[in-house]
Amino acid sequence: MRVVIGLGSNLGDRAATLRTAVAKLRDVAHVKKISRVYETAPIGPEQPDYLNAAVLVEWSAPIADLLPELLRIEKEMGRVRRERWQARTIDLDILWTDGERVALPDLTVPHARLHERAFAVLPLLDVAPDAPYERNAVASQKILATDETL
Ligand code: A4P
Ligand code: MG
Repeated sequence: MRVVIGLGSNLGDRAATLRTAVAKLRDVAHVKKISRVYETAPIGPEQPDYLNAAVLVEWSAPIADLLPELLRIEKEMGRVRRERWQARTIDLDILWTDGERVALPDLTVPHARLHERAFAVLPLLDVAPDAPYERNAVASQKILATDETL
């Protein structure tokens, strides 16, 4: 099945962080597409601007098996900067799959807040244009900048 993973970083060298995360994702899954990179204003509490992107992977095991891999990568990458930065440098979310919906205590797919967030919907549609989401629905949210792929 196709699975789209959202990446977000708002501390340190954000682009380098996203590239490292993609490299680590390649070790656990077959990465087929990488979205453009979007610089986005933070949604939620006051914090630095984000770089957001998404990757499409081919995944054949149960999707629940992917979550611990993402948490491990987050932990590996967070540890490096923990003494220096308070927040995590990388957030990896399972955004969407063309497989079955998931509603487990620790995993909801599609991601619960995906449809209302430009920083998730726009990269998702780059790598899965057929996913049932619309750019127009999030068009009011300002994207600060868009760059080519990582
Ligand atoms: N979890 C449940 N469903 C999923 C899923 N589909 N993918 C659980 C990944 N995890 C999922 O996540 C907490 C727990 O959610 C996981 O352990 C897993 O069991 P987390 O990543 O540790 O916590 P978080 O990211 O701080 O919380 P949350 O609720 O995921 O935050 P959001 O909603 O991801 O928001 N603004 C901009 N512009 N760009 C951003 O990327 N990100 C956030 C974080 C806020 N504002 C932002 C951005
Ligand atoms: Mg998250």
